[in-house]
Amino acid sequence: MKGQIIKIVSDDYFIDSTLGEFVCKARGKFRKDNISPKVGDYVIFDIDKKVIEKILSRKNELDRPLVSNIDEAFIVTSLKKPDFSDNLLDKLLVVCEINNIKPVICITKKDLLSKDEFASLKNILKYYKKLGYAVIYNNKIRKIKKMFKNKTVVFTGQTGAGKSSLINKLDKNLDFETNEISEALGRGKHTTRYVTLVSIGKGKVVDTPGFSAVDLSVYSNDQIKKAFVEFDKYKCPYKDCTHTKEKECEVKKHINNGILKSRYNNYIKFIEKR
Ligand SMILES: Nc1nc2c(ncn2[C@@H]2O[C@H](COP(=O)(O)OP(=O)(O)OP(=O)(O)O)[C@@H](O)[C@H]2O)c(=O)[nH]1
Ligand SMILES: [Mg+2]
Ligand SMILES: [Zn+2]
Repeated sequence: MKGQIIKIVSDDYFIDSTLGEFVCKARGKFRKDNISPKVGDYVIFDIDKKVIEKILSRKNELDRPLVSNIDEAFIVTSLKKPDFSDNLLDKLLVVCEINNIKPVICITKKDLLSKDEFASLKNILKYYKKLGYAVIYNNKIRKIKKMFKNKTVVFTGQTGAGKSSLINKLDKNLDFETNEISEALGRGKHTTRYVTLVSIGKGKVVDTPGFSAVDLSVYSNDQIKKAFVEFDKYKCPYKDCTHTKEKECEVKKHINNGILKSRYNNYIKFIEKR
């Protein structure tokens, strides 16, 4: 029987199929071969033994969060509580670029900012739009719903940014647990604990536990450089310019003059922290 993994709780795999939902175990062989089934995986399972026999080939996959077969990632980015973090946003954009997943920057908590506070952030967001990234606000429910049609979209981003709240708003039958940020941080834990895939209309959405840090150490400096899509526009004299110590580097020349300074600074942080 074919199905799709929609949730994993320790070694229980929740599988959705045309015959309904089943809870299966994974074959021991997977562990031996160091293969971990992920939410989003299409699998063949034995409906009597309740065992996953085979994982069908993946279109793409991520390790954090553990998901596969994703079309788009909603990078849920809060402007306040928690404060806007260009560092985290750039990291998640790098992860999407390297893994060939289309990112959408989804902004939350604009309502908590004064006009003045928003003005400076608006310019930063404009820069990302100019790079070609979609930027959408979490109050545009109808527009967001339309974006999901025939797609699997993973929600990722900082803990307390509002991922689960937004998913609940997309379908009134859903009731993912959400929590006040102060409470959540006070207890020092994340509200969402399991990666969970749900169908919304003709699309699928994956809610994931938030985080406060992203690890880029699995990627090479060259991969990270290419993920800063705007750098490619500038033709440095050295073909393999790392845009760091090289004299005559065109990228460095355009900081604050075409390239957002925080983007360049984050690039340097990302390639040095390993
Ligand atoms: N003012 C305001 N509050 C919001 C907005 N979006 C979400 N919240 C609140 O932010 C808090 C955290 O929201 P959650 O949906 O639990 O956040 P999360 O991203 O799922 O968090 P984790 O599951 O820990 O990763 C809740 O109290 C929400 O009501 C928004 O646009 N404006
Ligand atoms: Mg959540
Ligand atoms: Zn350069």
